[in-house]
Amino acid sequence: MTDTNTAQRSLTLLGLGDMGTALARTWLAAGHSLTVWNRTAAKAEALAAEGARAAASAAEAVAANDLVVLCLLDDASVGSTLDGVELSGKDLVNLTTGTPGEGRARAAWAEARGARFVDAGIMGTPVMIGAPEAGGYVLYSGSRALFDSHRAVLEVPAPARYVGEDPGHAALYDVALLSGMYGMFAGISHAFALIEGEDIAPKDLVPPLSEWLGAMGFFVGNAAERLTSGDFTTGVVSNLAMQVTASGTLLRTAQEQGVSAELIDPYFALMRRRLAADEAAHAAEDTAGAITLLRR
Ligand code: FVH
Repeated sequence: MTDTNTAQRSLTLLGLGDMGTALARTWLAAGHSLTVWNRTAAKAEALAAEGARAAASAAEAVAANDLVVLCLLDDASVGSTLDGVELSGKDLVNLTTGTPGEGRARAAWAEARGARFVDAGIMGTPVMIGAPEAGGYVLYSGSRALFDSHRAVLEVPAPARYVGEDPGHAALYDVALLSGMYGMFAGISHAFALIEGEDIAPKDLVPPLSEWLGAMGFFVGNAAERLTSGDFTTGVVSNLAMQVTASGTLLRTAQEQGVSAELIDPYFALMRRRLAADEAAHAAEDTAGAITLLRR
């Protein structure tokens, strides 16, 4: 049964870095009873002044509540923090960023110790926690029963999105979204480098570049449809052969402007490789066809 009950709950949080502290403050502000532990005790003491109960050790903090949330640096710090701690009967929610493989291994590790486990990926920064209007949310995967039991309290810092029983999938979605973000950051960085030294202020690029990136967001759905159907040629509006030629213009422009093409040429190289593999077959394709070359 999904828990939509917003009554006060009692939970433990291990890890009071920037993110952990932001999370803690939302639970305290919502009136929940929070036990905290942090490797550097001063951070826990600061939160104790705001109403949290500071535990002297991770084991003491875990023993205090059935629901234990972790927000540590990485999977290795989760392992070392919980090493030797009694976990039987506990519900562990791991908000620490990790790989899908680490999420699956940590779930098996927790289950072997008698705990239920959910892994998570926080799609947001500390300032987006407790600020639903900022658009942040948290992805969860793993034990559905655990997630449903604690959904209401997990929704306090940010909206919760459950993505399935596979404990690796929250991390996989997280990393997929961040990968798309970094690709976009790379393109934006190149764009700003191109105008540097010209009579164009950085702020002049903001409206057209933002609008253009928004308009090009259609590529997400387009790629998904083509990868699902395997059809990369029907209804193509900007074919691969044209785009490979056009990318030459982008590379020559970078050279004229004295800008390194290191951020954008790897993607163009992939398009060139797809075309060179079989020009007759791939010239009329959508660039989504190049995605098929990436899996090793
Ligand atoms: N901050 C952000 O913008 C991102 C947003 C998306 C999600 N990430 C992930 O959230 C995890 C925590 O991030 P954070 O911002 O709180 O990170 P820090 O401020 O660096 O705090 C790290 C905490 O981990 C503790 N810690 C580190 N190593 C160990 C260890 N070996 N044993 C026990 N605890 C450890 C550290 O303790 P201390 O240095 O204060 O003693 C902090 O509590 C993270 O996975 C992000 O990728 C944040």
